[in-house]
Parts: sequence; structure tokens; C-alpha cells
Amino acid sequence: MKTHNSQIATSDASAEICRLLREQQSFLILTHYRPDGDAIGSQLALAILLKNLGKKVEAWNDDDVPAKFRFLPRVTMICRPPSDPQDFDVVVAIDCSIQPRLGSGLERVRSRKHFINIDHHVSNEKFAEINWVVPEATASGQIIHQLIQRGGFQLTRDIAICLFTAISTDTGSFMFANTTAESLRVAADLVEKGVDVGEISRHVYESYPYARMQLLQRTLADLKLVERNRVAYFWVTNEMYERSGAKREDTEGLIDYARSIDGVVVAVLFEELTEPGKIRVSFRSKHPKVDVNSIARHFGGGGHREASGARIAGQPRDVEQRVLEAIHAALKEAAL
Ligand SMILES: [Mn+2]
Repeated sequence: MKTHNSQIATSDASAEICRLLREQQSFLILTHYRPDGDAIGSQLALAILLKNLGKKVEAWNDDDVPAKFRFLPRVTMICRPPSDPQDFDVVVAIDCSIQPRLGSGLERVRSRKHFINIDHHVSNEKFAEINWVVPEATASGQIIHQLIQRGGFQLTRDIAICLFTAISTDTGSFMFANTTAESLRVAADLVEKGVDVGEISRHVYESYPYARMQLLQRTLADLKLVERNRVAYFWVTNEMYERSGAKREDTEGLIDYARSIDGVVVAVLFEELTEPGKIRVSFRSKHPKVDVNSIARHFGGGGHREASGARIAGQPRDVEQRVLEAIHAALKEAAL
């Protein structure tokens, strides 16, 4: 038996996780707040897998499932953390690089025997006892697919739909540079399991509320280009949310409009949070020599080389200036 505090190397982690999924009985699956398609898809895929094994499963998130992911099978399994603490054999964190991003869920765990962390963020802090972190994986959903294969678990159509959504969203619909032969092979396997690609695309990419378009209009009207047009940035302010009627979840993907401009190397989206004095900043890089994970880390955040984020304390203009200075330094270092 492993003791509670033992750290298990990544190479052994998948075998240990497969064993726990089979042997333990009650599970809690957590992912990061403000969940994206990979977070929700991976969380649900694992929850369905465990249900199919006859286990007791809970899946919690502090935030609602974004509307475009509510078509996913068994999505009602995801709920808010309850007020009363509960006991579990195993707690699993998915797609979450640092423990605080799990939100309040962990505080509602009275006891657990095992704590597992499955993720693909290069910035993952390996905060659990069993950490399976695969930075080469395109999406956490791809690691869950690997888990299913290694464990000899059944990959049902419902699970395949969740995993396809996870991988599709984290690769920008298989457009971003993180798309690998392996992610396409896994996607092909999922399609063979019965995934309807057109149907998923309609839900995820073609079912935005009109309010999001109104938010987009306002944000793009103020888009700015600096650093000889290599940096594009824009703001989503609380006022824009109010005037457009858009929700927080509608901001996801807006940064891709700034990213898509010819010549832009770094795109940045600043978002005012309801929590005063804090700004959410998202970064995207289109150049292999510009690592936005290290820029985000400089501000206490993290993510991937080409996509990252941070929550930065300070007044809006001050945060903007500090971020633009950090990007200026990164461009200079990359000799761009
Ligand atoms: Mn992810």
C-alpha cells in the first residue's frame, strides 16, 4: 500500500489510477472554475466511465456548465458543491494546473483516501498524491482516452462524445499548433465509436447566444494593435457585459478574433471581474519563440506555451501597462 503523502512518478501513475478506479467505490471529480470544453468533457467522461463501472460518483463545479456544453450526455451529473462536507474514497482533479483553481469543491471534502491529479498543463504544480501530468497531450480528454485504453475500460458513445468535445475545443477545432498526429488518431477512434462531428460542431461552435455577438461588437470596436501590429489586445469591461446582456462564459473564444489578425504574434484579452481590483488576462501566442506560459507565470498564472492566463490584482490601466511591458520584453528576447 502507498502511504498518503507518497508522490508517485508519472510513469507509474496511470497504472495506479487504473487500479484505484477498479478497486475504490466512491469518487468525486473536480475541474477548474470557469470550465471550458476540455474541463467539462473530461470531467463528464470520467464520471460516466465510473458510473458504468457501478461506482458512486459526484462531479462538482462552482460555475454553471456553459450553455453550449449542455447537450453533452449525463451533463446533469455536474452540480455545485453541496454545503455539507462529504466523504469519498477518491478525489480526482482534471485539467487543473493549480489547486486553488478547483474552487470551493475541495473544502466540501471531509475525508478521502486518495487524491489524483490528471492534467496536461505544463505549469501543473502536481499538488495531489498521484499526479499524471502529460504536457505533450493536446487536451486532458486525450489523457482520459489513454486511461481508458490502459485500463481496458469500455469506451461508450457517450464517453466518446465528451472526449471529442474536450479535444476539439482545446485544439480550436483541430486548428491550433498543439494539434498532433496523436490527437487526430484519438479523434478518429472517437468518431468510430459513434461521434457525430457535425452535431458537436453545431452545439459548440454554431449555437452562440446573440448577446455574445453584441459583446463581440463592443469589444472589437476598442481593439488595439501595438508593437508594430504584432500585439493585439482588447477589453471586456463590466459595463460591456451589462449593456450586451452577455454572460461571463460568452467571453470564451473571443480572444481568437484578436489572434486571427495577420501579423499578430501575441493576443491579449483583459476582462474585468465582478470581484473588484482583479483583472483576468488571457494570452495567446502564434509564434513558437514567444512562450505565453512564462508571461502568465510572471503574473501568478500559467497554462501552455501558446495559451495561458492569469488573474492580476491592480487597477485596469496599471495592469494593462504591466502586461504590455512584459510582452514587450518577451518579444525583445525572442528577437521579434
Ligand atoms: Mn485543457
